[in-house]
Amino acid sequence: MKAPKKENPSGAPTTPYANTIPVEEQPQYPGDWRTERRIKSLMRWNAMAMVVKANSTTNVGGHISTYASAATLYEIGFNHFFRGATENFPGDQVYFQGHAAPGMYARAFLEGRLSERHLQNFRQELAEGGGLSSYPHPYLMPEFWQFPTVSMGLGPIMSLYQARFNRYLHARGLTTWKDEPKVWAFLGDGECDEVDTLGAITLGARENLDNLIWVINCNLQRLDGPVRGNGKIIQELEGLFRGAGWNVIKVIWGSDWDDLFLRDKSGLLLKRMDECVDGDFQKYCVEPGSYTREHFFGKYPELLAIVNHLSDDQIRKLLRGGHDTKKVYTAYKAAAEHKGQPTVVLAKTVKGYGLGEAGEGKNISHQQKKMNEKELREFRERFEIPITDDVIAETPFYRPSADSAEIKYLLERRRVLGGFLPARIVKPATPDVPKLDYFADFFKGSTTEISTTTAFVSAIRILLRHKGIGKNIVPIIPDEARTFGLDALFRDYGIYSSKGQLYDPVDSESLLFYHEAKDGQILEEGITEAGSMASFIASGTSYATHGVPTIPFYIYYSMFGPQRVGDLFWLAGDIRAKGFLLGATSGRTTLNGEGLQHQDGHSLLHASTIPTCLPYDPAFGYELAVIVADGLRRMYVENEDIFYYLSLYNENYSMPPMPAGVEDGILKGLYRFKSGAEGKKIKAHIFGSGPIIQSALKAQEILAEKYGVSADVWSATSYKLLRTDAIRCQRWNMMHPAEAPKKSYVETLLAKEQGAFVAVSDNIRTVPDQIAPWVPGGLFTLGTDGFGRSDTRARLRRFFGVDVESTVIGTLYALAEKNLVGREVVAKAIKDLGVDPEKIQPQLV
Ligand SMILES: Cc1ncc(C[n+]2csc(CCOP(=O)(O)OP(=O)(O)O)c2C)c(N)n1
Ligand SMILES: [Mg+2]
Repeated sequence: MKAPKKENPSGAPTTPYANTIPVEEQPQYPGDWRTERRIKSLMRWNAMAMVVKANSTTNVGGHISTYASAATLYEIGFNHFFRGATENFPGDQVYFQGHAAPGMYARAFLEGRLSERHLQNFRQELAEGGGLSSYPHPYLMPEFWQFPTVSMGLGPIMSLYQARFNRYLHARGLTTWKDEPKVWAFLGDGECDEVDTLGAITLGARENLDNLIWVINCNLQRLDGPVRGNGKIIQELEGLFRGAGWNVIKVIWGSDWDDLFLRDKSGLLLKRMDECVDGDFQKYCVEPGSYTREHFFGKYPELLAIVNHLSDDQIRKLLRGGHDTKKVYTAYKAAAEHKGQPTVVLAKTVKGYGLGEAGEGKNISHQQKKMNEKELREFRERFEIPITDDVIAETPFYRPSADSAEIKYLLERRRVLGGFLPARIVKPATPDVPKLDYFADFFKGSTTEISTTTAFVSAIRILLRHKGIGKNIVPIIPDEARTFGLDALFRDYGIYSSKGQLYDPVDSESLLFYHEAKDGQILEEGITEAGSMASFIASGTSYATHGVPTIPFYIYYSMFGPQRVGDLFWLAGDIRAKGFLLGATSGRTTLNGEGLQHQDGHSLLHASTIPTCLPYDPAFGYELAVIVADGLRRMYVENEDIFYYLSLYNENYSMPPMPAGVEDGILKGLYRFKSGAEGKKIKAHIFGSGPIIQSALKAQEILAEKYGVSADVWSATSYKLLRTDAIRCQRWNMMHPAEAPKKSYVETLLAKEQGAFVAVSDNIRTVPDQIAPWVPGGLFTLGTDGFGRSDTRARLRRFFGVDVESTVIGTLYALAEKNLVGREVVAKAIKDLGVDPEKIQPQLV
């Protein structure tokens, strides 16, 4: 690192505004750059044509300018660095910038992996024969894309944790590669304003992740305009990355400038570069060379002299480093060889490079998706695309013949580097997962009072001990192991640490000491739910990225799950992650003392919105065991690309033994747990979930004893699953009106039941209400809508109306609404049970 010379807004050290690697240290370029340039030009054309064509007849959108600025950054990677998957090598893991997707499709087209029809149907996935997804979405193109990136900031943080997870897998002996895969992540400079992008970068240095390379395409623009018009984004980023312990390589100026630097004996050229802000540099992009001569070089007479030999046009064409093949190669080579630190390449480019008048370097460039005929001709001429005038207006795709020098070169480079990228290859693997009987202990119940969290801790313990998949279990915790009672695992399984344990822990004398180890199994992430989710995703996709199925169990404070990092939960679906998410300390009233920002009554609803997520709200240990066992089977034997969300609570109660024949109901979402008293005329049904099933069970007794009501108590384990099944049937019925209608599970289950139906849970009412349309005669729901409060469980449950008394009153009210009991019975119960009818409603708006 050179001595710090200049301050930047971050206060961290920066080097002058020049290329980090001097021209003397530039290696010989190993490729045929002329052929590579022709190939790149074809990609530029096809990527542009794809977007322009799609938008000539539709309004599906797309981006031209991002790839236009990044083409060289990608092509150097494809031709010289990115290694594909081979027998004993999982392949480099490349996170492509989402908005550059047309460029990747254009390459796959030249490689012969995609057809003209595919390109024609860019962003028209429902067109006949299918189409290409807008951005990298493994859910939509499971054999092509590996990593979703387009929600800005997620690619960067995932790539960091992916690189660390690769090390973890290897340290634990779960992989056998000799050459370590590299993780490459391509980011926008605007994307760096996302907290997710930069918030975790110290991990890279701390873990010495020299298997990680970030390339930030510094075109100085985002969507609306400059990223830092009044400053310099490259300098700001350099300071931050250097401060965070990364190796920083700046690629600012192209080779044309090398000569100017030689001519400048005064040091004024560097001084002038340091003086200009990004807003100035953008102006030099769009104005003619005469403007740059006057305003940039012209500031100092000595500087003006060094460009005397250049025409205005030559000045205009002075390349930025990120468009210069040799400079980019130099940076990548140094990055790939660098030891001990991750590397960030800060490459300066022009947004919309090559679009000319149509948008090069302009503020509107990001939104550019159409080109008129004149602009198309200019583009064609600039990049020498053999397309004739008579067809140019149709923006035809162009692929040279298979025996052309370009295609041969391109295929040969990919052959040497091990195959095509991006590619998502899933090799079949069927780990030996335990069957249901492995969890037999859970079915006996326990008289000792325990919580579902404790039941989970027992479950993960026996899974870790399992001979078949014990080693594949990845427990992930964001600094809450002690809260959940998982700290006992520290000693037995160790916390993964690439450095082992360099100190004697303060509790070394105790049985459960804080144990870090190089082959530790637990990922103790510290207080980062985003980082923990990134680890969950890396582990949950290892079946695809490494051909090694690992099984993540990520346990966290449920309030800080989808509410806090919901975009990563959504991404887990897109990327086809598998595993178990455990939202512990769940329940607006069950977690009682922590108050408004901790008490969660809505994560189940968030989780319900993710198409591949199965949310469950188990009440008892045996339910949890049945769900986990079936999850293991579905995800790792049947190979379904789904994941599970389980609410866990910290209320202790005795766990009943499993009634016979309830497994199917547990998995489908509802089963009768305990029938109401015999011989009563009035019938009701109470659906309870989680610990609040206790309210239902006690209400059942009171209803029978005092009000002559026989109430069955049902355990509702998953309202979402009941709902999706009902919707599926309903839609089928709508589309097949002449055929015998299908009946959903919930309709079949409840078809013959009489009386009123009530649901009570520690969640907002919308959670049970998901099935209301299919409950005979409707569903009356009690729930915990509104902000939480700190108090005792009893008072909170009365406040929200989910305690025993409220459940009795609610059931009588639902019966009264059906004229099955008189209203005076409800009034009497309110009085008898001491509930204040004027108590405030927690939900005010
Ligand atoms: C989280 C998120 N917020 C907003 C957007 C919308 N968006 C897409 S591209 C873009 C600008 C990108 O700028 P930059 O990161 O500099 O990338 P460039 O195209 O310039 O390479 C924005 C705001 C998004 N995709 N994701
Ligand atoms: Mg940008």
